[in-house]
Amino acid sequence: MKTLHNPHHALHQGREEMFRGRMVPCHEVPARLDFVLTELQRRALGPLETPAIPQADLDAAIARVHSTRYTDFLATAWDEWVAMDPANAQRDALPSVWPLGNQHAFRTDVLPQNFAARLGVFAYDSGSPLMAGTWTAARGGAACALAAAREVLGGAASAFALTRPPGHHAGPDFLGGYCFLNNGAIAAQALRDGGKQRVAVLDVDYHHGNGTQSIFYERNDVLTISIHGDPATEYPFFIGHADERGAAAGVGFNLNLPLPRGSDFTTWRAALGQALQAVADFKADALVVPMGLDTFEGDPISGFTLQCEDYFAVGAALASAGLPTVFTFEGGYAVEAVGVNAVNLLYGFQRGG
Ligand code: OKP
Ligand code: ZN
Repeated sequence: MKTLHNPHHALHQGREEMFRGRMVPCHEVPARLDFVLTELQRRALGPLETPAIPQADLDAAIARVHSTRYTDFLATAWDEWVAMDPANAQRDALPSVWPLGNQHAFRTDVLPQNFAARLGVFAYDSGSPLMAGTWTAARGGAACALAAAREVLGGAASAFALTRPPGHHAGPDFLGGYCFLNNGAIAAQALRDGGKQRVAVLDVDYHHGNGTQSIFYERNDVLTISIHGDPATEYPFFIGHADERGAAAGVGFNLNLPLPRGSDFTTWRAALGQALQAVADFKADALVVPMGLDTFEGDPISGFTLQCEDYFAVGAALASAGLPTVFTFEGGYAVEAVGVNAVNLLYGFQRGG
């Protein structure tokens, strides 16, 4: 399996995130990707490439899933943050004021000139710092996702987009959960645009893939599935329940499989079986797997108990779908284990179900 690697990822390097009234060191650090890269090379999964995607192609692919209002904001966000106050150059940008939802009468149709307020329009949490290199890094990750989709469209059985920052919490016009551009959604849409008729997205990250769900919620050509910690107790809290089944033409084309915090691999694997049945019923002709490894027992911010060896079985089960598959790299914050767990999953997939 080919890996598409983002050479710009370390330009995104947050210092601190807001957690329960104080600032704590970021969990989503560049070293995560370095551990995956080292393990990929050590175990020779396959060739490693940096994507060669023309900027215009990348812009077009991003625009297929994100609004230009949002990407225009992201493109200049850092400069505007620094323009607010030159001292901001030394701090990451985080929001501190939000419009809440429409029912509260706060307006988002008129964007405030004040940058901090605008950041609150586009960011739904205060745990996703934005800095000078965020836009470049996020675009580099999206290029990996697009290149991975092109690999598969070209006939490859699978490809791995080693994306950082992650993507599955980013929606059509919002960032959050350390995510800015939705790499998995960009890959899924590129597969559709490249001729795949029905694309399934099966999100195995510990956290609900809310951004991907939002992007495809009203569509019946992309089935979105997420197995995750129950939002009653787990981030992102306000979405990810089992009764969210899609809307308009998309009714029946979103499947959430929330599991209680503390769930073990036996429970998790049963949910995966359900997810794979849904993929088969949908008659998908391509699969995208936003691959979070934060289901691992040792993960510092998550609550399932998967073991390193379990990831081989996860990969093998995913392979049993028999579909051309794009993997994108998502969560996994037990930094020293994330490389082994990622490569175990990919190896399990490559060996087959
Ligand atoms: C991103 B991904 C700490 C609370 C949790 C958000 C978690 C985002 C997870 N500030 N912060 O799905 O792995
Ligand atoms: Zn996660």
